[in-house]
Amino acid sequence: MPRFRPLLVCAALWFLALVPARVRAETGAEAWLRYRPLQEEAARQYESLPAGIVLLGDSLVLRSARGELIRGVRGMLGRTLREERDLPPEKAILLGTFSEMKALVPGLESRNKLHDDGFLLATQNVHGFDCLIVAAPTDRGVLYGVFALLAKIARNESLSPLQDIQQPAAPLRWVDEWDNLDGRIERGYAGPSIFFENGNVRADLTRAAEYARLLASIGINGCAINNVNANPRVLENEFLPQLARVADAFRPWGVRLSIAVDVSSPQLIGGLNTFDPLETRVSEWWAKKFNDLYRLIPDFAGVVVKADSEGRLGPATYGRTPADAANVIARALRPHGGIVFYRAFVYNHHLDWQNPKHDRAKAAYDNFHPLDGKFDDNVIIQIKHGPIDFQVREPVSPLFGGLEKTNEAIELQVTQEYTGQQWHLCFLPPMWKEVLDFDLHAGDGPTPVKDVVSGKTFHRPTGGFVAVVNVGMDANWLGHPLAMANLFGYGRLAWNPDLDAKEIAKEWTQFTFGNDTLVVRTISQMLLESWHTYERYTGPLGAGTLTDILGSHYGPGVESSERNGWGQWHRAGHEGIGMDRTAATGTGYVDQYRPPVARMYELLRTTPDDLLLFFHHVPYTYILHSGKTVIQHIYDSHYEGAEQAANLLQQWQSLAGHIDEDRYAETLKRLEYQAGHAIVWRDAVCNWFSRTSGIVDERGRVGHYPSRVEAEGMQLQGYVPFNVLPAETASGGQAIECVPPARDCSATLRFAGAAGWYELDVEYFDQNNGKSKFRVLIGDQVVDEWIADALLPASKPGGDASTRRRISGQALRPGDTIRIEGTPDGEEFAALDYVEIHKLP
Ligand code: GCV
Repeated sequence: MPRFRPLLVCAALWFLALVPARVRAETGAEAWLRYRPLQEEAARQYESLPAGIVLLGDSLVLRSARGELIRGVRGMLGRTLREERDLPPEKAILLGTFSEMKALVPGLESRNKLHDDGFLLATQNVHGFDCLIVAAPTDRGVLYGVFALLAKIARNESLSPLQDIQQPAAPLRWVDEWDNLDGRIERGYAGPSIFFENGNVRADLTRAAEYARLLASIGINGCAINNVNANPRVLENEFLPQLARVADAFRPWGVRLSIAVDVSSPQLIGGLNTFDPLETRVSEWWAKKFNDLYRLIPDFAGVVVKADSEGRLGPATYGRTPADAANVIARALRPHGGIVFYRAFVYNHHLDWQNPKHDRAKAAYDNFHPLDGKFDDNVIIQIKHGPIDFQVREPVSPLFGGLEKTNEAIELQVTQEYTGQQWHLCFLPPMWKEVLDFDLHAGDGPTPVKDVVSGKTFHRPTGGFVAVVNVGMDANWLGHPLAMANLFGYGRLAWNPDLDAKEIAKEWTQFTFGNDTLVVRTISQMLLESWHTYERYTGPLGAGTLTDILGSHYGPGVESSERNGWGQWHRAGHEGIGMDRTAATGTGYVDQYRPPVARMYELLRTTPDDLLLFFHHVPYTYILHSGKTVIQHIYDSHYEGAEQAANLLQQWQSLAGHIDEDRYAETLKRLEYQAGHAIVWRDAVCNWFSRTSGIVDERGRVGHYPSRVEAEGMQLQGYVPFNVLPAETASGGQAIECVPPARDCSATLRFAGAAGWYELDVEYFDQNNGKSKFRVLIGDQVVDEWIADALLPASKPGGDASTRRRISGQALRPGDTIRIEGTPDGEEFAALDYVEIHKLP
């Protein structure tokens, strides 16, 4: 026997070499700041990195910079940099502002013109030694420089010689969180608030500090921590010290605290009988309030205001304008250096839907363009990128081109309210790039949105970028393990809007999953495809996300947009679809754009297909530039989108063994779900349009599902059929449920196909108000069982709840019985829609 041992050992080693190393589990909490050890060869190029680090100056932010550099180098290169008090007699890494560095390295600043949060990374001879310098005009710039240096190491880039200057595009790069004081988050999909619980700021703000570090690493310098539907309590005197604790948690990372405020606060909490912005009592109240606040938080950044919108009170109460309201607050903040982000999301949600001239898309421009030049210099108008509300595709808001004498910021949405709520993969930087690069034709030469909001086009003193993020207590911050790519991408674009989405996807993947070529290529590809994929199976041709706009904003709900005052209309009817927003025959919205843009959208011929239905009402038989009819495009794109969603899953599966187990499994679970839910979307939208238009799918797919057995057509015991509303959100409009007092219900079908290996897809409804149990038996053998306990935004059967369970590798023979047993729980009645039986190759 002993003589076989070497052979066995060799075989085992050979086998191990083939199986990718098991990679240890990760929660995703470190996001893109993992600092994992570099491969030996990659690490070798950093052998000449100085051993010591000299911090010139002393502040919380500078100390964070030094600590971060030590942490990152230790993680990636396994070496602990020595903290030096003075320049040692050898090369060193020098960190500091230009003014602190002047004595050691004269002329550094004048040679490298930088302002605000920019930084310089350079190798330079200092007193005879080749030192590595991270210098900036501000402490925060030094911190950003350190993150950039670490990013280079993480991507294995050479540091010698080093001469890199970076400068942010705009001074304001903020995030908004829509957290309520009770700990819930409006449009948050990753657990409760990291800031608040039970009406107060959390006792433990560890996560808030960790979040600030993540924000700093991508150059974000402000964070508004509470819902723009603001609770006035945040300004109560007892609450201010609590806010100060959050500011303390942010401060070491150069992130300034902001809050959203309710403009009626002087009345609601101030004891006045008015909040009229033109009343002296009101302006005095604001001034006193901010004096008190700044005493506790000297670096408070300012406030965000939502007013006269979606039921919020505002200056309209007194016949005053948004400029009056913004300025009264801005003047109270000005002595302290604070600013006001006043949101342009002001619209009437009680529009008369029967009036063809009414158009919500016009509201922001109509309300704010006449006020151009009337806002104080520390007011910034925060404009959602599109004129409606973060739909899967919208044109750029015309207001960007309509404010020449007013500061502007663009508002983007990282939290995926209308783009799959982090259950679906939808990487948004490609969409944001289209928006930021869009030429508004608002001056001489190109005037892309990115230049307008950065203040360049109209020479404004300030401006910038805001994103609604809504991270939560989930370990990985945003729920889906791949969703943080959106926050990362937002930060990168806010810093440098000229970056390419492809490069951003690659960077994020490298930082988040390492440099394995297969992993980087596959995940980048998945990210880059995902927005178009999502668009294809949800909202075609600029009609908007065809979701339930009156409820969750999640699953399909084509009709919910119509016949109500919210104005998210697509006007789909028997004859055709689309909002006529032309000047000639429609709402006149196109005229809010500068003439070259208006001319493009006014005509059918020059309107791009992907925005056609945003601007024009056309018959279903209208022929697109692609050569397809609108209706056939709707059918085809939904089928393509669902196939692409299935393909995202396959791409991920090709990475098995290359990704740590936990992140692999969690992502797999979400992508499996997405592939199933894309089919729910596909079927709901296609069936709705097929029924409404009366035009059949020329490829014969819509309404024909040869492998599908409807639950209501099975042999039922205890289960009863019911109509699902809206009908298209269940196959055939019906499903079955096991209504208490029934407890153990079953639905049985007899398999009539040929003997072979099959895969079963069981479509059931997983609500958030119960945890039903399911079992599937073939003959007497249990082949699968599960609990419907996902936390989808659904409390009744329908498109939000519809979920697929795939049971693979089942041998079936003609005559076999397939029985699904359901046990209800709470208000969830183990509802079932259908079973599909697919032959395996
Ligand atoms: C915070 C949309 C969202 C609301 C949000 C609002 C806004 O309407 O559905 O949840 O409110 O936008 O941006 O103010």
